[in-house]
Amino acid sequence: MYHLVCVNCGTTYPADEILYNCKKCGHLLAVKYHLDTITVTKATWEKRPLSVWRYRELLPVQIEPVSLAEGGTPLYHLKRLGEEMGLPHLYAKHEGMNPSGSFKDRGMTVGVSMALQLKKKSVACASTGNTSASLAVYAAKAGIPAIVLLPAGKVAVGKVAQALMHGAKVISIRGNFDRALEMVHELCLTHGLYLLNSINPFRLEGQKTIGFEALDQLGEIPDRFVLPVGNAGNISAVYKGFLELQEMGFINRLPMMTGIQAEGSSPLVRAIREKLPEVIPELHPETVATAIRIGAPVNAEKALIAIRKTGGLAETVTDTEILQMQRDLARKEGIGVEPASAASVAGIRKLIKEGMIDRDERIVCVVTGHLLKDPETVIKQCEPPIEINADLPSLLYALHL
Ligand code: AN7
Repeated sequence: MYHLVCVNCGTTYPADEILYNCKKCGHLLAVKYHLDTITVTKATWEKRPLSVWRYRELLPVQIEPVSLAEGGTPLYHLKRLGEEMGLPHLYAKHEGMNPSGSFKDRGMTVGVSMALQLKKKSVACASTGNTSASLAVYAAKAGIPAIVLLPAGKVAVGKVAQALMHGAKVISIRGNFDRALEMVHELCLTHGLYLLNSINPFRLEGQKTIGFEALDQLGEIPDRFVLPVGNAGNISAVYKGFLELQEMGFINRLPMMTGIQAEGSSPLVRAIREKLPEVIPELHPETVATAIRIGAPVNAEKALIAIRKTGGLAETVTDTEILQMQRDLARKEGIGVEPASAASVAGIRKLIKEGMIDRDERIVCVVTGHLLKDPETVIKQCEPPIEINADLPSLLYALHL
């Protein structure tokens, strides 16, 4: 059915070997299917509900999955914002509409199912927040313990609340996300927990379904696919999925994969701009979009290929541009997203101003997480409610009526 393959040296490993890196060269692994043996048709997929599991022939899970009805998220036409930018075909795929409020659920339904399939008894991750919330949810559904490591003081309150309420063991480290990931990786290797960060190749399999769904919803191949980038797992996953569809003859070209990072945390953009062979980690990443406050993107190797091979782009946006777009999506489109998610659309606003993209393009921006994930950043940007005495004259006065 499938095996694991090193993206650098091509060494292959059996599907049931628990590995996060190539044993020979240490590089990333990917799941490789024997696509010539997969006979599914588009018509079969279209008969099933829009969800991660519609595409199960291209997923590694062979047991009953641990599922909470993930995927099937709306694809919205950004009519008003698109008009303002002069882009008639601008869309947002709202991944905040997943069970735990972010796209991570697509990865975790597959990843936690694989933990069970591989007979692992406990799971762990490091996280800027959403991964931990999602892992806690899916571990709860699976009935297995989860340990999550967070950078102390740098995770939005909604995400911490989820991880705690769903019963994960939550550890805050006095260090950043990149350090937390090193620590949890070591913990998993030495203590047998199953690691569910995006270096886990199975988790990314679930996330590639964002691209599949967008294709099905749009009814055609988008010209450009835009994602906020932190660890660069999601952009790599979506690209891999499109490649598979192309190899199966379902599509005949690939969208231009476009990654957007926060200015204070943008090592991947720098590597693309300066045509570097690999990403140079940023030691002190900083941004209001804490979800993507990541200096050493672990999937950079895959993402550089995704962007370069599709003629895509990489761009930075400032915190001000991110927050402005968060407000615009909320007030002009009715779409509530967390700051990191607004980065994709903010990036398009910047690229169109710079003349880097064509106005006729069909553009799908992935907005990755829900507004309520980070209520504190929302409250800080908005006028507080007007408190009045409980009588009608006070109400009329407050409303200037
Ligand atoms: C809302 O939760 O890395 O480029 O530990 O939460 O695949 O890392 C979150 C990442 C974008 C970036 N948008 O995705 C974590 C974590 C939101 C996110 C990203 C994240 P990748």
